[in-house]
Amino acid sequence: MTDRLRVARPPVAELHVHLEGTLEPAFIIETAGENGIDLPWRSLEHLEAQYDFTDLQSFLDLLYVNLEVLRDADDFAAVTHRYLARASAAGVRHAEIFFDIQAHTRRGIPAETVIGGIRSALDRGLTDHGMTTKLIMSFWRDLPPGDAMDALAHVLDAGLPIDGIGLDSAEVGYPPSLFVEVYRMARDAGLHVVAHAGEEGPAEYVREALDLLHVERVDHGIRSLEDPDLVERLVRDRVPLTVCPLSNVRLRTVDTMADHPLPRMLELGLLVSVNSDDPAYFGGYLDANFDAVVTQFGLDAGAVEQLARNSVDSAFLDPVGRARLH
Ligand code: ES4
Ligand code: ZN
Repeated sequence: MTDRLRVARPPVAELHVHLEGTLEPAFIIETAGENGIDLPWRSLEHLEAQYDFTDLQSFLDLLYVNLEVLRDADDFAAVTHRYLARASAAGVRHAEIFFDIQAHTRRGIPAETVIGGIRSALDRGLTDHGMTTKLIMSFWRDLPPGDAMDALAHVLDAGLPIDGIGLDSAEVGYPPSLFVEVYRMARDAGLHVVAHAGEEGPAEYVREALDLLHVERVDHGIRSLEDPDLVERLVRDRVPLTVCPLSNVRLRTVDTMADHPLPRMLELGLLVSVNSDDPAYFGGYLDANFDAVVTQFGLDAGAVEQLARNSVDSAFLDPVGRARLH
């Protein structure tokens, strides 16, 4: 925990963080140099001047250029290792981490390299930081569903160690219904299933993710509030929503932090947790996200405890792993 936290925080799980979104600008420039990658940025300062986003797509455009510095298994291990160290310092005891498989395989990097590199660092995370982890392979929803099917089939055939699948990238115009078969294959293989929905897209996409993909958890889901019947269902079924406050402000999904629906979501009894999404892009790791909402809304220790407990309850932990954090 850092001194920026005004309220002491119990053990917390981070459930919504994209590995590619933890690439810090200095690491991007350094790794580009090492790997001989020609980025469009003349300098660290030039890169740092790119982080003013107008919407989700403007951020994704930058993210997808920068992630190209990752080439070999050691690069994937290095970025994972750095995230785990930083998250541990922020008080995270359990992390469920997304990676975007197609971002790498489309550049000719084998899934074996990506997953092998990440996994080696996750194993070290347990010994170095006592951090337990899950790895969630995410698909870009703006690519054809057949592409996601092929990627999943390969990972399953090769027996590569992932714990679940997710759905991300540009949301509007790419409803969950496109991915029914992919999710069926994943569930049949015993994988956990989550999806981004209701970030920029409508509440209807949250319904589709639940009804058609049978997701166990919804990433973001903030636009669910526009549909009272959906809210009632999410509360009744204790569907976890992984909310990312700094991300929502920086991508202008909400106007300002004062307008963020997190306090309302807590009041409604939704199972919400606080997460960092892409911490190197949106102004901070989990501690900064907690700090932002605690400061903005004057959350008391009870509310912070509730958010931390929600994160543990929302995690894909077995009873022993959960008990360790409660
Ligand atoms: C993402 Cl939709 C979305 N949000 C945040 N980070 C991402 N990385 C890839 N897709
Ligand atoms: Zn996300």
